[in-house]
Amino acid sequence: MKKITKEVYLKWYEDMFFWRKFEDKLAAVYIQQKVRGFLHLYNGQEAVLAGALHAMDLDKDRMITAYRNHVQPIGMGVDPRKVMAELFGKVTGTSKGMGGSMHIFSKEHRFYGGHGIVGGQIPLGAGLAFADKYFKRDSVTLCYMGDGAVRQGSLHEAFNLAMLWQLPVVFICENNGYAMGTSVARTSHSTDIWKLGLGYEMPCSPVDGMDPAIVAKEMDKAIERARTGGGPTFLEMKTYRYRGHSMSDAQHYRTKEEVEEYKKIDPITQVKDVILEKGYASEDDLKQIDKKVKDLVKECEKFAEESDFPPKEQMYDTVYEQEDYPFLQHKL
Ligand SMILES: Cc1ncc(C[n+]2csc(CCOP(=O)(O)OP(=O)(O)O)c2C)c(N)n1
Ligand SMILES: [Mg+2]
Repeated sequence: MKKITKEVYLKWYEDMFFWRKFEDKLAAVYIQQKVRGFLHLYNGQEAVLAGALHAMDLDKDRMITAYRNHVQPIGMGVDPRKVMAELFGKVTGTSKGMGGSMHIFSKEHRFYGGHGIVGGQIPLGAGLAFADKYFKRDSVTLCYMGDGAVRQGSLHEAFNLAMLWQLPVVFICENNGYAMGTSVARTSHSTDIWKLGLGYEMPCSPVDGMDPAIVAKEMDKAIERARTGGGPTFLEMKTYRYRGHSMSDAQHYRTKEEVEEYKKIDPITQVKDVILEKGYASEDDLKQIDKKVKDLVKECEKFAEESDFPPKEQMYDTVYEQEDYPFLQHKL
């Protein structure tokens, strides 16, 4: 496994702080109605991504997730200004402003969305891994899902085939305790979600999803297994989201005290503590990083603000491949 050095800790701090501030900005501009539709934020869950990115080979591995999907593509190398522009519905966005919050996508960086149908991405992730095995490529697919998504039947179909065909995939459940306003305990006979792998003899385990170092170690084992022909793994990352399910969530299903408890084990604070304890950087050095991050967020917002909305004709561009398709005569 790649060593977890001082540089890695500093990168984790900067990346996670940037993702947090990027999404805080999204929440603010959403209230100003500059971002429309649904908006699901990742605040609190950042270590699950930071640790995984450390274990991945970003030149070949793939990722697919649900609709809580703004910062993953940034982690994989997509220009954050383009992600912000996509959320603003601008033509400079990752999907020319036609996807929006739930559908960030980048073929170039092997980030395959961005899916609004709960659990819909589970068989798609198995399919991406199937293609790699079929074409004898040594890429690994990371397929993320929520604790609500694991109750979809498609998980069982995908798990069975992934094991039968020994696909190079890591299934990751981000257990943040709730599916919208419904707690895991209200929908699950067994609240140990990782045990779902046992029925398929798939290697599986629970993981502390608030510490990127722990996530990186577990992800490294799973990715290595997948890359060397050992088949899939299922990891349940125990994590928490600080904000509501989406922006329109009154959060009556949990107490403020519960949220505050989780903030005590905040992934960014944990990483900051290690940095200061080990003397990797001083408070002043970290303040410099904070400033750099805030400037970049501002730059993303400016880029999105100043970009144009797509021209109306663009509506027809990605629907019909056939240029003389009759409907296109109505093109504006
Ligand atoms: C098939 C389907 N059923 C219901 C919904 C409505 N819905 C949207 S998000 C959600 C909760 C999913 O929770 P979870 O998988 O835990 O993900 P989280 O939001 O916590 O990241 C539901 C029920 C949907 N989008 N798709
Ligand atoms: Mg959930």
